[in-house]
Amino acid sequence: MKVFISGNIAPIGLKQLEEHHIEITQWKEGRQITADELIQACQDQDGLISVGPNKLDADFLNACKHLKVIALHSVGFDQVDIKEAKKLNIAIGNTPGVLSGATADTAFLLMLSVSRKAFYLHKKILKGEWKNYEPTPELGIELNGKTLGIFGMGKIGLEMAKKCIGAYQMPVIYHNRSQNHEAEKAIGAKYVSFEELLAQSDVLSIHTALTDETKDKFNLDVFKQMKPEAIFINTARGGIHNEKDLIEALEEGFIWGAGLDVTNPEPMQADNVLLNMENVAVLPHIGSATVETRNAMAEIIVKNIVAGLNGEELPHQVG
Ligand code: 8YV
Repeated sequence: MKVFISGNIAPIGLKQLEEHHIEITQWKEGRQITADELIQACQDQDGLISVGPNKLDADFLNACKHLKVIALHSVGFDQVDIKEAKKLNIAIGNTPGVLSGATADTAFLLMLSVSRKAFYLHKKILKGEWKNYEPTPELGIELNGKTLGIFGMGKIGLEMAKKCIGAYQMPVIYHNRSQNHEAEKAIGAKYVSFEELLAQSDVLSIHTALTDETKDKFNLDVFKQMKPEAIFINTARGGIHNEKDLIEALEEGFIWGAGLDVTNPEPMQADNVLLNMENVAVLPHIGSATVETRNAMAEIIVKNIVAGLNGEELPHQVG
């Protein structure tokens, strides 16, 4: 059986694929493969391990309908036309569960960095602007006892909430399509309406999937309903916030700061105004990028691929 890998995965995954006698072809050009190149590369393959943001839309799927299985190197599957894949009998697998801790760590890192203007102050040192000691220059704000709002209380949201409770005793409110009783029982999180979430959160952290419903959900109108002291954190998908509106909300003081691990588009260009704002921290989509998590993701990917090639239900099948 033949599998194409459209980027890098942890070596343990490659080793396990070989142990299953799967013939691997891997994209190693050091840039994201284009849509046409991906179609071309998949022509004589039985499976695809899809790394990165390539759209696996109806055009791609129909051009590669001989594929038995696509294993995503992500928990998110907004890049795939799931309905079309189902119609064509191509099994789609993702990597849930194993990346919740690392992604929540990234959200926590951004929250703390924004609250103390860490990225901005680091850049000042690099520019030679640390001249002398000043007791009241760009002051941060403290997180202790502040209210954490979670938009999308799933596995990752719950991990973020636990970290914030442990570190700063933050009361947790959340908004979901449906109530998460497990989170309510585990950490006493309180379900609130979307409007209440906006009005009451001191830190508002996004942990939902990108869907038609959540696309551009955080726009100027929404930012205006948040506290002027609020910190907005997005480690989910860049499409969930409107970047132009976020910039305006920060410039006009509708919110206090923002921490982003995801942007729209990705990669973010170096001249983006957000990168020079005092109360902003941006990371290049490293949410789950730890040795431990990448290894665990690679192992799930192999299980998904092997099951799909054998015509079995995937351990983590989407749709
Ligand atoms: C991936 C992610 O690293 O799981 C997700 O949805 O965003 C990240 O963990 C990214 O998709 C690259 O494959």
